[in-house]
Amino acid sequence: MASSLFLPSLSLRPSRELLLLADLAALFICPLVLAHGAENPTLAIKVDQVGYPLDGPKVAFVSAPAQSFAIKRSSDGALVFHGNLAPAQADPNTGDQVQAADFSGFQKAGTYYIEVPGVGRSWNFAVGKNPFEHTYYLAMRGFYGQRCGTAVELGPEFPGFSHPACHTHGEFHPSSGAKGERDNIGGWHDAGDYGRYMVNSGITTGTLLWAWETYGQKLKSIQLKIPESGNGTPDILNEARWNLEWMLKMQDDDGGAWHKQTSEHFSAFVAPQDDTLPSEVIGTGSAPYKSTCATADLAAVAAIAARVYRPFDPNFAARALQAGRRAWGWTEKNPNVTFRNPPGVSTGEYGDSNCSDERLWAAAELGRTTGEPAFNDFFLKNYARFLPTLDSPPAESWSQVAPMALWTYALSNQKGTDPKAVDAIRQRTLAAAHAVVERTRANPYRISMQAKDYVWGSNGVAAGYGMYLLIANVFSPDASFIDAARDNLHYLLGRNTFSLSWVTQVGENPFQHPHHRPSGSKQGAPWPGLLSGGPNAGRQDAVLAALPRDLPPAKVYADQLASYASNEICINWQASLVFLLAGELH
Ligand code: G3I
Ligand code: 9MR
Ligand code: ZN
Repeated sequence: MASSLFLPSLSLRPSRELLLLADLAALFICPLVLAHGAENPTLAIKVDQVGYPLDGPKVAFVSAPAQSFAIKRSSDGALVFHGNLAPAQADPNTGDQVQAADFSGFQKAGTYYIEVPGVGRSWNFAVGKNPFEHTYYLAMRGFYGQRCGTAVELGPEFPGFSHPACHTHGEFHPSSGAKGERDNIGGWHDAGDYGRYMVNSGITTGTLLWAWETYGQKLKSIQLKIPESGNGTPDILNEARWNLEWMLKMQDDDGGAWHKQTSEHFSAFVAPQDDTLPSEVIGTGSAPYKSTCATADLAAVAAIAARVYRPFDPNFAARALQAGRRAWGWTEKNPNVTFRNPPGVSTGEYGDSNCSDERLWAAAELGRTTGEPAFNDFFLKNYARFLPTLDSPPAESWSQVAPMALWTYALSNQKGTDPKAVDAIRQRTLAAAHAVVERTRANPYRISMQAKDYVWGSNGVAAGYGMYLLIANVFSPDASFIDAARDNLHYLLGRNTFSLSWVTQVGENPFQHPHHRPSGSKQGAPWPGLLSGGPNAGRQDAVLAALPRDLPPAKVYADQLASYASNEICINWQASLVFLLAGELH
C-alpha cells in the first residue's frame, strides 16, 4: 500500500514562507516547473488542477496501464510520497480503463505533481488548508464580468478584461403587450449570448442567495473587488443584487413578469458594447403577456431577498417582499401561462410547459420569509406529488425547481411548518444522498454522473449533484456527503477524461474556447472563472454532430467556440459551481 517517503532534502527546507513563494513561482512560471518535471504533462494523468484539502481524501486517476506513482514537489522535483496504483476499472461512460492513485496519506501543504513511470507527469496542483478559495473568488467575479448595462473592469489582475456600458436602452417588443422605451437596463448576460432570461435568472440568483444563507459565515469576508466592495454588505449579496434589480424591473404593474429581454435573434460574435441590436422586453404575444414560470421565479427569489437583505438594507428587503407578494398574486390568477418564442424571435426560449414547481417554490420561499398561513396551506396542499423529484438527484434545473421548494420548506423555522412534511423531505433527501455517495464511490472516476446526465449543461449536473449532497449535509452532517460533493468538484477542475479544467483560467490546463461573445470577440485568453457547459450526448450543434458516432457520452465535448451545446458558459451552472465551492471552503 501507499507509503510516505520523506527525503532528507525535505527536512532541509529553508522556511515555510520561502517554500510557499517557490511554490507560487512554480505555479505561474512554467519553465521552472518543466525543468523539474522533465517532460510535458500527460493527459493520461488526471488531477484536480486546483488542489486537495490537507486532511481529506486525495485521489488522482491514470488512464494508461501502469503500476506505481510518485508525488513530487514542484519547486525541486523532490519525491515526497509514492504508492501503487489501484487495479484498472473500465468506465463505460468514457471508454477509459481507469486506475486510482490514492495519496490521502500525504498531508503536507505545497505544490506538487504526480509522476507515473512509463506514463509521464501530471499538471501541478496544490495541497493546502483551503485550496478552493481563489476559485470561489474567480467564479463569483465571473458574475461581475457578465454584468450588463454598466462598464465592467476586472482590474490589474486581468488587464484588458473590461468593457464599456452595454445594452443601455431597452424597449418593449410587440409580444409584450406594451409599447415604447423601457428603463430596464442591468442584470447579467445569461451566457455566451447577451440575452437576459427571467427563468434562468431565477434559479441562478436563488442558488447564490442560498449559498449565502447556507455558508454566509465562510463567505461574508471574501471581497470580490467589485464596485460595491466595502459598502458594508457582503460582496456575494452585492453581486446578486445587481441581477435582482433587473429582475424587479421585469415586473409589470399588474404583478406579472415578462419572460425575457433579448434581441430578436442572437447577435454576431461581437463585444457587448458593439451589440447594437435593440434589447427588447419579450412577452407571450397575447394577454396576459407575462409568463407564470417567470413570475413565480421572481416571487421566490424576491422572497429570499426579503429575508437575506433585511440586516443590510431593510428598505430593499421590503421592496423585494412587496414585489414578491404582487408576483405571487399574479400567479394565483394565472397559474400556468407558458412561454414559447413569439413569431420572429429566435433567442433562447427557456420554455417550460409546467409552472407548478415554480409556484410551489414561490409559496415555500414566501412562507419561509413571512410565516403567513396562506403560503403554508398552498404548500401543504401541493407538495406531496413533488416528493419523487428528490429521489433521483440532482433533479433541480432551470425547469425543475421543486427540490428548492421542498428544501426551503424543510429548512424554514416558521410556526405553522408541518413536521410530517419536513420529515418526508429530509428522509427522502438523505436516502437519495446516501445512494449517490455509494454510486460515486463505485464510479471509476469517482463522480456521481450517470450516462443519462451528459446533457446540455452537464457540468451543471455534476455541480448539482454536489449541491444536492451539501443540502443533505445540512439536514444531517456526514463527511461522506462533503467528500462526494468534492469529488464532483474535482471532476470539474480537471480530474476527468480530458484532464481539462472546465473553469477558464483556473488550473494549468483550462479549456480555452468558450462559446462566449466577450471572450470570442477578443484576442488571447478567455474571461476568467467561467464554467463550460460540458459533455453533451444530445449533440445539438454542428461541432458535436460531426464527432464520431460511437463516442461514449462523457466524451461528447469539444473545446471549440462554435460548440454552444457543449462549451457555452451560463449563469445557472456557474451558480451551482459557486454553491459547491462555497460548501467546500474552510
Ligand atoms: O424536453 C426534453 C425532456 O422531455 C427530456 O427529458 C430531456 C432529456 O435531456 O430533454 C428535454 O429537452 C431539453 C431541454 O433543454 C430541457 O432540459 C432539450 O433537449 C435541450 O436542447 C434543451 O437545452 C437547453 C438549450 O438552451 C436549448 O434550448 C438548455 O437546457 C439550456 O441551458 C440552454 O440555454 C441557453 C439559452 O437558451 C440561451 N442562452 C444560453 C443558454 C445556455 O446554452
Ligand atoms: O450563441 C447562441 C447561444 O447562446 C445559444 O445557447 C445557442 C442555442 O440557442 O445558439 C447560439 O447561437 C447560434 C444560433 O443558435 C445558430 N447560429 C449560430 C449561433 C452562434 O453564433
Ligand atoms: Zn449587456
